[in-house]
Formats: sequence, C-alpha cells, structure tokens
Amino acid sequence: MKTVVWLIALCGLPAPARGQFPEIPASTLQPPLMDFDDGQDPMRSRLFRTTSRRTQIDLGGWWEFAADPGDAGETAGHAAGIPEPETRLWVPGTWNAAARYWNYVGPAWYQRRFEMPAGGNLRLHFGSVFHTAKVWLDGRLVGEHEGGYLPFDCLVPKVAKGPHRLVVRVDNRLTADSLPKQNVDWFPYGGIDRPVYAEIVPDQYIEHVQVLPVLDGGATAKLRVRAALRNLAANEAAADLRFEVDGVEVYRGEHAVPAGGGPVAFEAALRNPRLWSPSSPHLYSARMALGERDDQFTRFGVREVRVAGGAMVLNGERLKVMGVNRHEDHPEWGSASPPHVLHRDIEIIKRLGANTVRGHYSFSELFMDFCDQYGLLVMAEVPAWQYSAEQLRAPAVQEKILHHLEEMVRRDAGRPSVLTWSLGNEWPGVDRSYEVFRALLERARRLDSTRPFTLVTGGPHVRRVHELLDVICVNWARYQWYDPFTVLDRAEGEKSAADLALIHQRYPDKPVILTEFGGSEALAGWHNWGNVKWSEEFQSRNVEDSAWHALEQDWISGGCVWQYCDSRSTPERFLAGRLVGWNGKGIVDAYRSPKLAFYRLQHVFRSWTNKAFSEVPLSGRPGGGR
Ligand code: ADA
Repeated sequence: MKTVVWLIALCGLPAPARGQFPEIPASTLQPPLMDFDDGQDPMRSRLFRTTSRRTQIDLGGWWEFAADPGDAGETAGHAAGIPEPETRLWVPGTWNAAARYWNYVGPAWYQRRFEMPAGGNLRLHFGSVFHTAKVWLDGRLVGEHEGGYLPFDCLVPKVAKGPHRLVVRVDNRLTADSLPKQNVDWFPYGGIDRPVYAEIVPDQYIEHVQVLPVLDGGATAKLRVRAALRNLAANEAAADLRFEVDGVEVYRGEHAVPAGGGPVAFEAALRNPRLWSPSSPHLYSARMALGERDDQFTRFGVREVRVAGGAMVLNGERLKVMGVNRHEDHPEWGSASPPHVLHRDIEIIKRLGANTVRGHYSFSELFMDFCDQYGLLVMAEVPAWQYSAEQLRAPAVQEKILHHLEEMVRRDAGRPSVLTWSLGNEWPGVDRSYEVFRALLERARRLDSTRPFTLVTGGPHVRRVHELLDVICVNWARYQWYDPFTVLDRAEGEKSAADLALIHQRYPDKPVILTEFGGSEALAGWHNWGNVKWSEEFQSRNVEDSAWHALEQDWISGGCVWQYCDSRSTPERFLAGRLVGWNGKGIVDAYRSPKLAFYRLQHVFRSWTNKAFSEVPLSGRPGGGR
C-alpha cells in the first residue's frame, strides 16, 4: 500500500484520457490594463477603493421589511420604526425577486440598525432605490429621492457614536409622468436594489470628482478635473487640494470653499498618455485629496470620440458599433444581480465579439466599472421611453428628463466607456415634439461637451428631429416581427432596407447607428424547419441579416442587437404580446443560456472584427463580410 502511495506521489495521478473533459474556452477578459494598484473597495460597490481616509460602514445585508399596500405606514408612524416587519430581505435586492412579493407594486418599508464606531457627519450613499425613496434616521427625515438607476446621498451632520435606526420607504409605482413612465416594456423592480453604505466625513469633504481628458493632438492630454466640495461649516473654508495620477502628484492648489460647498475645476497635463479603446482599455487611477482629512479615488481613460465624415470616429479611427441592448435583469435577482453575475454578463458579451452595450437606463456602477476596465463602450440613455408629444409638453416631464441626465452625467461623464448620451427612446410622432426636444438638447449639451448627443428614434419615417442629432439612432429590423403574418421574405427585407436608406439620403453627413436591430422573440429551445415566428431559426435569421446590413453599409456606423437576454416585462404586458410575461428577444435566455442567434451574431461580429478597422476606408464601400 505504502509503495502505491509513494508511486502516486512521485508520478502524479494518471492524466485523464484525451477528450475526456470538454475543453474550457480561454477567457475573453484580459487582466486590467493599469500601472497603478488603486486597491479593493471594502463596500464591494465598485472595482476599486473610493477613499483611504473615510470610515465606511457597509449597510448591505438583511433588512426588516413590510409591504404597505394601503399606503398607511407614514400616518401610522413607520418612520420611527416598522412595528411588525413581515420578513427580512437581502439588500441590495428587490422584493419582486421574492416569491411572496413577486408582483407587488406599491409602497414598502425597510429598516435596519447599525452602529456608529465614532461620532461624526454621516453620509449615507444609496446606489439606487427604485423608484422613490424617503429616508429617516432615528425617526428624522434625512433625505428623499425620485428615480431609480442612479445614486443619491443623504448627509446628516453630527451623528453620535453608538446604535442608530435607519428606515426607508420605497415605492415602485410609476405614473404617466414618472421617469420611466407606467407600462414600459421592462419590470419596475422595487427595492434598495444597488449597494448602500455609510461614511463618516469631515466638515469639508469631496462630494464627487471626475476627469475629462482631452487629446490635444500632440503628445499630451489635457485633464479637465471637475469636482464638487461640501463645506458644513458656517463660514468659507480654505481647501488645500492635491491631485494625483497613478500615485504621482500633478496638481496642487488652494481653493476657497463657500459655506454649503461649491464646484471646483482645474486642469492638469498628462504626457504621452496611453489610449483607451475596446481592444486596449488602459485605465489611469486618480486621487483627489483635501488636505489630510479627505480623499476620493476615481479612474479615467484617455480617448477621443468624434463625429466626422458621416462616421463615428474613436481615437482617429472609424468605429463600427457592434453591440447588445441589455436590461439589468435576471430571474433570480431581478434588477439587483450580484457582482459575479454582472461579471459573467461582461464575459458573455465580450465572447460574442461585441464592443458596445446600450441600456434604456443607467447600469449599476459596478457594471460600468467593468465596461471601463474590459473595454465595452456604453450608449447611455435617460429612461424617457415612448413619451407621447402630449406627455412631453408637460414642463414637469421635461425637467425630470434634464434632472435625470444631470445625475447621469455627474456619475458617468468621467468614464471612457460612455460613447453617447441619449435623451430617450422611441417618442411616438417625435417630429411633433421637435421644439420641446430642441430646447432640451440645448440645455443638455451644456452638461457635457465631449460626447455626441442623440435621441433614439423608432424608424426611418422621422424627418425633422433627425436634423438636430449628432448621431442618428434608429431602431430597425430587416424583417418585421410584430406583423402576425410575417415571414422571412426577401422582398420585405429589401423594402425595409430601402426605407432605412432614406435617412442617409436626407442626412448624408450624419452617422447612423441601428440602436436596436433584429428584434424578434424566440422561445428558447423551440426549433423548426420553417423559420416561423417564435422559433430560434426565425430570430437568428432576422438578427443575422440585420447585423450584416448594419456592418456592410458604409453609411451605417453599426448597431446593437435587440436584445442581450430575455427580460421580465411590466405586469400590464403579461400575456399581451409578451409570452409568459417576458420579453423573449434575448440572444441568450433569461438564465444566459445561448440561443441560436447568439452563435450567428458571434459569427457576424467576429468575421467583421477580423478585418482590421484601419483597413476600412472612411468613405467608399468596405466590401462584403461574407
Ligand atoms: C422597442 C423598444 C424596446 C422593446 C422593443 C420590443 O424597440 O425600444 O424597449 O420594447 O421595442 O421588444 O418590442
């Protein structure tokens, strides 16, 4: 026996026979391209630590919970504590992923206790609460926020050391003028659905910082640094600001911060920058320090996006968008996928050969960090989905759109991944909203001058609004899916291609992106020989033919498939055109198993990528991909 053990120890276990195990494909995710280690985030909400100075308290975990269908909680005094919690729910999370509250849309209450390790100013940070939030600390109202998908803070000065109670009222009811509005084609998951934590901050602290690099054509990038400082003291305070890139100080200056706080802007230079691109996503780490008392880390990448000669141009090269539309959705977690699931989405999207991802609303910060780090461009959008001209006429709706955009820009303008900002999607009869949109766009452009602005339009029959867009975005499929008698008919395909070409005839100098191409539902696993509706064959043909069209037409700057994964739709759409309540147009199903369309699109994207982009001329037909 001893001899056998010795033999195994010396020679190792026998190798499995060749072919015994399936091949594990190599990862498509390259290790981060960074020269500086900016540390881990103990709050697990970002890919890097955000501070080395503040005490942070993770408020994730089990919270007590009670639904409030009669909306009686506030008058009953729940703000001071829920008298009878129904259960405990995990945060970040959504109650609509729990069997008990699967379809619950209405107000609800969360509460938990936490311990302040020392007295100080408390900054509560919520990554997102859908859709409205009201926050009480020890029975005192400390903040309110409307709109999910984006973070907000509540600042409570001078909080004592010891135990405290946090209560949050959340309401996921949508209305005709909420953002998004009622009856959109995705589920209004309710809850504290992104990470939440607390920090102890000094009287003067950095609220946020972002870096907007501008390439000046030479060997230097100009770093435009924008920050907001808070000052809780009654008088103006002096701030000694230092700014480091990859651990090296590149700016130091004295700034006066008025009582309450204010913005700070300065410039620094970065010599011989390494550029960021989807194939080589090099990132820099930046740290802003306020004396010795406070600091904030961020990351940035140096790249230039332009619109020129009817094309999207990234770092001087023509860009073909090869993307997916993605709902942040999963049957197990709803809108609150945990980090490893977000990471797996990135891996699958990269494996597809895509370089872009578009959403109807802002993805979680962690997902955006992955996009920066692994090189996925993001077409960012305000969730103003299918607003009619009548709805858009309401000044309250217009203000909500701009306010939402402002919050998006504050969170994401410093990210290299963000390619475009869209003010909304498929406004029916959009030309009737021309003046409203023009006024909105004018104000929107003041928020970020470094990126193209757009509005996603529902088809080629838009006329006037397209003239306002930096890049024309249009949702298009070669074969209509909604027509009950639709077939994969060559003549029909030619007709919809001819319709699409009208856009280019009208605006030959503008790039066109097919923001949603190929959308067709397919019931995962249902195949047939006849290419009929609902089959994987029908979907994959529509996706493939639409994708080739987006890539082969020289005047189209690519597009994004509708959609990445099957996603849950609104209760109102249950069975009304949405089989089992899900939008089944995913090229992977809700659990991320591939449908036939995934492999066909992978083939298209990969075949196209194998042509070096630089070989594709800026004008003239690039030649067939097949
Ligand atoms: C539109 C819309 C999407 C989705 C899609 C569909 O293109 O922008 O959100 O609803 O239709 O599946 O029909």
